[in-house]
Parts: sequence; structure tokens; C-alpha cells
Amino acid sequence: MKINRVILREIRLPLVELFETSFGRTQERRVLLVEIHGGGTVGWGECVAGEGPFYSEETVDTAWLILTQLILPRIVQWSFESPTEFPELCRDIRGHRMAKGCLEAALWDLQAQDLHLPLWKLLGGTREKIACGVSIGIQTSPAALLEKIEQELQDGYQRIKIKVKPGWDVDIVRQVREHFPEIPLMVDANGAYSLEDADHLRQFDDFDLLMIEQPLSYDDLLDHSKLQAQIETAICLDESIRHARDAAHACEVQACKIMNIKMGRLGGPSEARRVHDLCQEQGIPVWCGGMLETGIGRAHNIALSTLENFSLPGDVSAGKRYYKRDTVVPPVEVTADGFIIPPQASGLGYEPDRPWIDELTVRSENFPDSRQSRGL
Ligand code: OSB
Ligand code: MG
Repeated sequence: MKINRVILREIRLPLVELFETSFGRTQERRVLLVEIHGGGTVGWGECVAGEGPFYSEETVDTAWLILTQLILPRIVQWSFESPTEFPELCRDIRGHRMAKGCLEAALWDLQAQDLHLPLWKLLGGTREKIACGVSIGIQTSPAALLEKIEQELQDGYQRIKIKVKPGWDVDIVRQVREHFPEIPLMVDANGAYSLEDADHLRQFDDFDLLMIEQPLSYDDLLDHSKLQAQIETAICLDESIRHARDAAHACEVQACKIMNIKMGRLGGPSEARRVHDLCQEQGIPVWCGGMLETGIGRAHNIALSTLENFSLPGDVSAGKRYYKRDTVVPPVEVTADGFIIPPQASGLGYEPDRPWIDELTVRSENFPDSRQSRGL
């Protein structure tokens, strides 16, 4: 298929609720959306880079720069048989995986529509429903957290993840466990601790947690392997896994027992699938992480989550938990027993709400540039 036209835009959308992690707070999202026209259809992707370089090095502005200066000019008029060819086209650009990832995702949506297939089937997914958990940010008080958990459980969510940081960790989890002795529970530290905190982190072993996500530095494998040898609770890696080679190294040194897969962090669906397959061979279960995506990114996460080794509930949940009015129609919804049913329509299976997206757009760029192509 040949690509005729690409549109990159930035939208701004407030979160229903402030989201706080150990690395910072988010109230309003700035999100890049990419729209690729080819073969008479349109594919959509969403860039998961944050507003600042606090989860990873990338930001909305670095992604905009790399996409507009380097990647988009290359893919206009590009012809491809499979979206799996895209990473090769950008191999010389080091890093910037979130910028690359949204483009590759949009190519998958485009191809799925061209083939009249649901995206999840094109990716090789088999799950007819995906299990949903929630990620709950740091709250203003333990009481507020308990109330929040109660609400999410009532809404059917199958697993609760609590964000932790020094000062909001062991005591908080103890209170949660006292109130909810049986629920599937885990914590995510987003790299807030160091190996010197091993004794402190071992206290989490008392709470029958499913896992502790990314306790140590965002760029570390070795200290995680040392920590895993000292604690019972399974370590799950998020930030530390940038590609399949990191995943292989993490397995080799036993740095974790579970992996979080995010297509943006890994540079796109192809690499995400590679990590999925590698973990499956190594007996490491995976789940799909979230990045406060709007509906387009969420729909991509749903498709990815249908792969076989996504055997644990992920952070993919209902759109209304994040945005009053989302970027897709119908909005992403969760069943009363905590599942999302992947759509049967071709492509993403959720329609981008174009008038709403246009209203939210603060800047956009067209490739090829319409002024240039008219010789202006
Ligand atoms: O570490 O998984 C994370 C949000 C932004 C950046 C990193 C993370 C998160 C979340 C929220 O945990 C996941 C979601 O609900 O989308
Ligand atoms: Mg995480």
C-alpha cells in the first residue's frame, strides 16, 4: 500500500481527575495524534509521550520534532506490504521510541482496514475478552484511597494497582490490605527506590501482592535482579524494558518475574509483539500497561491485549475514568464483571470523533505540505 498523506496534530484534553505518581502530577494531557491516508482509508495512532521527561526521556515536544523533521517526510509516498517494515525505515534514528511507535500503530490500523480485519486479529490476537484492572494515583489521604478502591471494585475491575513513593507506601498498603484482605493488589513505584531500600521494600512481602512494578531506577536491570533475589514479591518491569533485547537480558539475569508491555515505550506494535513472544517462551506472563491514553491509544492497547500471553489483568480501563468526552465513539466501556470485548469492526473498531478532535486541536502539520505541493 502507498501512503498519500499524513496529518500530525496536538490536542489538549483535561483529565477527569488529577493523576499523581512518584515522578509527578498530570492534570491536562497534551496528546499527539497521527492520521495516515492510503489505499482509500485512514489509520490513526496516538503518541504516549508525556508533557515532561519524567516517565521517560521523551516528551510531546521531542516527539513533535522527530516526527515532523525526520519521520513524516520519509513516510509520505512510502509503499509497504506490512507495517512490520516500518522499524527498518527509522533504524538510524536512535531512541525516540514513542514517536516511532505511534506511526507504526497507525500503519497497523490502516492495513487492518484495508484487509477488512479487526486490528486485533491482524496482530494475531486470540482473546475474545480482555481482563481489566485500574491504576490508582497517589491520593490526598488514606481514606480517599480506600473510597476510590471501593468504587473501582464496584465497577467490576479485577485488579487494583496503587501508585507508591517513599512516604506513601508500606503503611498505606497495610491499611488497604486490612480493608480489602482478598483483592488482587499490586503497587507501582515508577523507579522511586534504590537497592539500599531492599529492607524497606521487603516489608511489601507481608501483603500478598501480585507484584511490585518498577521499584528501582528507570534504566536499571542489574539492581532489580539483586533485589528480586532478596524479596518474595514478584518484580514487574515497566520503564527498564525498552526493547526485546532488554527483555531478554532481564530474563537472563532474573531481574523480574512479570513484564508490563506498552507499545509506545517499546517503539511500536512489532517490538511489543516481539517482547510478548519472548516472554511467552521464557514463561514470563505479561500485561498491557497504560499511559493515560485517549480513546485512540486505548483502542490500540485493547487490540494488543488480545495476544495469548497477556494473561494478567492490565491497566486498560474505561475511557470515562480519564476523559469526560473521549476521542472515539463509542467510548471504550468495561463490562460489569471487568472485561473489555474487542470490537469486530475492521481496524481499531472505535471511530475517531473527528469534529471533537478538530475542536481540541492546538496545532497541526500536513505532509506533503499543501503549500509546498502547490509550489508556494
Ligand atoms: O507507570 O504505568 C505507569 C501513567 C502514566 C505513566 C506511567 C504509568 C501510568 C499509569 C496509569 O500507571 C495507567 C493508565 O491508567 O493509563
Ligand atoms: Mg508503571
